[in-house]
Amino acid sequence: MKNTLIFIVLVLLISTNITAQNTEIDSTTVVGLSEVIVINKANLKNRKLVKPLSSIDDYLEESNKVTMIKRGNYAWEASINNMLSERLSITIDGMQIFGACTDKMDPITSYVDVSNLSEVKITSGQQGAENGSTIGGSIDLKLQKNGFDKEEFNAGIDLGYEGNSNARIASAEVNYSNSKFFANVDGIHRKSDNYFAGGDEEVLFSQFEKFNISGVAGIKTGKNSVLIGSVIYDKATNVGYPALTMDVSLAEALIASISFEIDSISETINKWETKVYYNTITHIMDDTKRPDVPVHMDMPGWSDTFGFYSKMYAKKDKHNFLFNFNGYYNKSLAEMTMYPNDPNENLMFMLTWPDVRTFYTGLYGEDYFSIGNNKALKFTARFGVQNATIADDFGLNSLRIFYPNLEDSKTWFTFNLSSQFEVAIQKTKLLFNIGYGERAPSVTEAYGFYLYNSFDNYDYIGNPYLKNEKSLELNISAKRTTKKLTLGAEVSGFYISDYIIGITDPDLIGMTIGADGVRIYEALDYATILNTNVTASYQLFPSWRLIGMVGYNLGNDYNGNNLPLISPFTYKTALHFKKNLFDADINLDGAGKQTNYSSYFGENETESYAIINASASYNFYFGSQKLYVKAGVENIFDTNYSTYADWNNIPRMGRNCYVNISYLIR
Ligand SMILES: [Cu+2]
Repeated sequence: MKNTLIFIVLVLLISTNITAQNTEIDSTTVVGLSEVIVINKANLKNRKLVKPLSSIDDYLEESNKVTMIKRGNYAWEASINNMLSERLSITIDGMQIFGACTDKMDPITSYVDVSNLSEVKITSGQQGAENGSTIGGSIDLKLQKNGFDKEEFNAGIDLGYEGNSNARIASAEVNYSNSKFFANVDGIHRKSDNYFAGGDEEVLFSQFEKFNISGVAGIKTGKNSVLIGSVIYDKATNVGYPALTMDVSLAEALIASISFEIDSISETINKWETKVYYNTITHIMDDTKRPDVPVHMDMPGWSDTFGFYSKMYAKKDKHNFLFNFNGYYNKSLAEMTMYPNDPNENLMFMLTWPDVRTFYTGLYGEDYFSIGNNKALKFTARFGVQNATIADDFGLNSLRIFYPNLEDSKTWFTFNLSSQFEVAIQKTKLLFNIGYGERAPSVTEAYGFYLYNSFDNYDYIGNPYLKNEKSLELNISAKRTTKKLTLGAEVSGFYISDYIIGITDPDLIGMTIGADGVRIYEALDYATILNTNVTASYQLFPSWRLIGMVGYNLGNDYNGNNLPLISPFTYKTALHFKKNLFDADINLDGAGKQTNYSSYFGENETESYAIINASASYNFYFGSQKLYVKAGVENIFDTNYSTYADWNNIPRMGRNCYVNISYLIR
């Protein structure tokens, strides 16, 4: 069955004459090395593959550049170009936020919801350095805001149900705007029980509950100036992580900002925007619901960030400039208290993040200009200074066990540069990009203290003497668009020197009961990562469209060993039908066997899989009211499978029937 399906996909792809990659899978558009995923309700018609009440994670997974690493059914971690959070710049409307979990249970994307956002911009490699230094790329989650164009009032309600996990989702929003003022208020609540993998296998500890409320308001302060304030409050409780040894009893975030924008300042300066922001995150881990816990632990974490940016768009002759001066101050603190079973033994207390204060400031500039004959050039540069200070003496002294001469403060300088050449030859657009980027080590990599990693079963200790990680990258992409057919291909290669990864120290003994030992973050000479993908979209008949994607990736260290969490061969294909207000699609997702796995980092050979999903939707209009109904079945054949991106091979969801209803009144 599986082989037949793979064969059908390949035939379909070959028959559409695929030579190469990067198509918009409907709700995404491609701009250079960026991809924009539309979430906003007003653009409902652009959404086909995803249900309106999908999580942000599902939306992100639509992108060809992104894979989500799953530790359960909630708070997946995004990877771009096969690189995870430390190597990416992830922001909310340009704001820096840092998770408060030492085990990566709370990626930034888990603190917003679809009700807050209008779109997500995903950018590959050094082209994504606008908001911060990066190696793999960037994700910027853009908040939904009305404009001042016209007087408008609308309100909406969304309801969703997922049969597999008995998930109930409800969201409501109210939006108002006139020529002087706008306000958007929304809230969403999600509650899900355990899900079932294929063959009715219950995945214990996969439940979650989440509540999110947000408000954005803007006021015109002059003919061309605007003041905008935004607040998001997000609270997740009782979140299970089946792939980990602990769950989360509370993950809470408050994210606030005020910005001031001036348009059309002069002939040269088009727009100048300045924002100040603050966010605070509390993360409480919980092992009290797990049976057979050898030692009960309390592991809370906190992360607070103050920041600003000031962005200017300018135009002079053929040149389009963007400057972004930004900075932040982050405080990361995490504790671990172990309660021995024998009440006569002492409690053990550690600071797993020793109250690290990170101060970063940087300047970004870009220039995009045409050089005639359908040719354009783009140059970008970012320079940053990052200082980290350990504010807690107990934490500093703990790290001095390993690094006796450790100073409490250290500074890194980072550079990110890229240049891009694009040319359009008739219906084909070619893009060449070369980039160089650096990043400083993360708090965990520099100062983490006995952080248990359930993937490879080692305790990890940070290394404050790590140098910057440096990456040289090359991207080539081609896209050909004709009336019926869009074909794209993309190849990107990364040569990363001083690649930061954990290496076993045989002299140290693990703290976690049952761990295999201790690993220290070290810099490998270099590592290489290669990503390729080919996409195609073909208009079969006026109402029928066929799309397809294949991707292949490789990642090795300087000794030729495989890097962990590198995607095997993957493919997607979908057939869409659209007529008037009706939409339907059937799609196939799959991957080949993971042959290039890393046993050193706890991976094994993950089997190939293929699953089929189908959905249908209809728009109803009654005067000023609109009702959108979407229903579908995911994993129709109830396949029991896991992918390379599933932490400790936890199986994915089996068959799931769902329905989403959106109601909007103007
Ligand atoms: Cu955690």
